[in-house]
Amino acid sequence: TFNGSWKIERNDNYEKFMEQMGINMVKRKLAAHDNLKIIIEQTGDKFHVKETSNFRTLEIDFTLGVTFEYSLADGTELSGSWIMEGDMMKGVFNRKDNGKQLTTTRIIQGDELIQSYNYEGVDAKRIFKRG
Ligand code: MYR
Repeated sequence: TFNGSWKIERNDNYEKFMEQMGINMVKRKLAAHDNLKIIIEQTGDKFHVKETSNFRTLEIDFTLGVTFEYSLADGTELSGSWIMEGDMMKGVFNRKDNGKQLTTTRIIQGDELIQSYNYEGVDAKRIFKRG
């Protein structure tokens, strides 16, 4: 289960990923140490996610398979949805500014939640621990 409180532990290739997203160096440096924490509450196919970081606090509600809007901390707007495939959450989102696709997955591995990202050929991971 994804339910619970997750704190960022480490990143893998996240700087390169943000660079591919077109995020400038100053913002990348700040974002690499954003102290991201997500609290996930799943009830059936409905999710409530509370996100807090150095940048902002926000709450997101979505239903698996249903398109919703989400803005990144720098204001970039995305539209897309999550589905569940076995034990994996799979998200497909499109940037509203250029139409390009960002894909992401979440999986629990041991005591970690691993979120993977892909944008225009660049992969990254953010790894969370409960806390
Ligand atoms: C959630 O489930 O937490 C809310 C929806 C997340 C949407 C997709 C997340 C993509 C985040 C990409 C971060 C890129 C930063 C450059």
